[in-house]
Amino acid sequence: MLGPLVALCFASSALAVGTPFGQAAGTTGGGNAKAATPSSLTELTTWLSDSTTRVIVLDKIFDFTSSEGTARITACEPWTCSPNAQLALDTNSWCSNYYPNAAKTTVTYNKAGLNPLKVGSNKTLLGKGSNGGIKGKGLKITGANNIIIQNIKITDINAQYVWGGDAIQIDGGSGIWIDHNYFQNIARQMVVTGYNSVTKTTFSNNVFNGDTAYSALCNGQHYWVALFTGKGDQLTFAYNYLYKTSGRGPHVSGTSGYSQNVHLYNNYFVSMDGHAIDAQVGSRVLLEGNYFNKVKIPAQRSTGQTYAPVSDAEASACSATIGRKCVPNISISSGALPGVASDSGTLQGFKDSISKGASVMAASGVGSYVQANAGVGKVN
Ligand SMILES: *[C@@H]1O[C@H](CO)[C@@H](O)[C@H](O)[C@H]1NC(C)=O
Ligand SMILES: CC(=O)N[C@H]1CO[C@H](CO)[C@@H](O)[C@@H]1O
Repeated sequence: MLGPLVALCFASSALAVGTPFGQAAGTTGGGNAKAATPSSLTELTTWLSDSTTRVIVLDKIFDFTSSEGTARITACEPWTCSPNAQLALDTNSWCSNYYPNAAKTTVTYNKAGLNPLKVGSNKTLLGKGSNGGIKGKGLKITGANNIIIQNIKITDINAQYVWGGDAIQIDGGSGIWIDHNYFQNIARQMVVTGYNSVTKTTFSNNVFNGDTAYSALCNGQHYWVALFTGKGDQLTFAYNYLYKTSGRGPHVSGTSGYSQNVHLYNNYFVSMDGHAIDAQVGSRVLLEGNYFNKVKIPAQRSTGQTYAPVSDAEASACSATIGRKCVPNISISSGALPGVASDSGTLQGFKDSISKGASVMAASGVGSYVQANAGVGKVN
């Protein structure tokens, strides 16, 4: 009896659940535009990219895998480990530029993976229940604003080939909330910001499942998780669940002259044979209340600035700059965090009211909280 009634309510007034917080506070996406479910891949493609304010509900997996056919291309073998090392598609002469001596082969890939769905401004993309999303193709935001992507799965994009596609790319944009999504079996990045500035953006409550048959290091763990490289990125990364990954969790920057501030708190990192955080030149990463469990290298000592307090004294030292104590991180059965020793300048990037006002829970509760709340099927 309840079924049709619930469906009717949902169809007429689906809204993102919860309130965007952190950098993305104030994001409204499609607001209270009438929610609608696309009837085809083409309709979904159009609705996401047009200039109409929309709430788009995905009630199933929209499978793009074979939608554009296949192509043959030269690939190289940058990694010689086994089993199942990822191959790299030789797009933009990447193989000859970076691995000129690698063996070459010819492979077949799904073209859809390299042609992401464009997402325009003022959109909410919502998954319904625990199995709404897209497969075989990711999303790309280029200089668009006010977007909510919540409760969707993005999976299976040419997973065996580096450069076979990303799950969510943002190359310039502001007011973006990526919440309660699930990523697995992606060719390259699960989330990535390009060189143009990405501000007022929060990645929260997402599951980054790195369990894969194909990996760069042949350890069954996905390497290319999150990469933030924009000019002046301002990002919140909180309550995410990252597991069985081995690199870039996240990698921040690497481009001289650019800077990124990433407030990374209350995330749960589990079972990583490589590194999680990798802060490179120009980046400032504030880690608070994160929980690392069986992570070989929680934060790589790199050229960027990482403030990762592990003691009360280090946490209290935040007060002078951001007006409140930080929350210490915990690492169990893991490598040591780098602490704060030479990185007090990091805090200069977090003097804004959003970072100051963040409510960060004690790291001890993060494992159970994140496992219970992250990913699809928890909202909507
Ligand atoms: C998005 O919504 C805002 C506020 O209503 C409006 O000013 C802007 O033009 C919209 N953008 C697009 C691309 O429709
Ligand atoms: C407050 C707290 O739990 N601090 C812990 C942070 O993690 C380090 C290990 O890296 C522990 O030694 C601290 O006890």
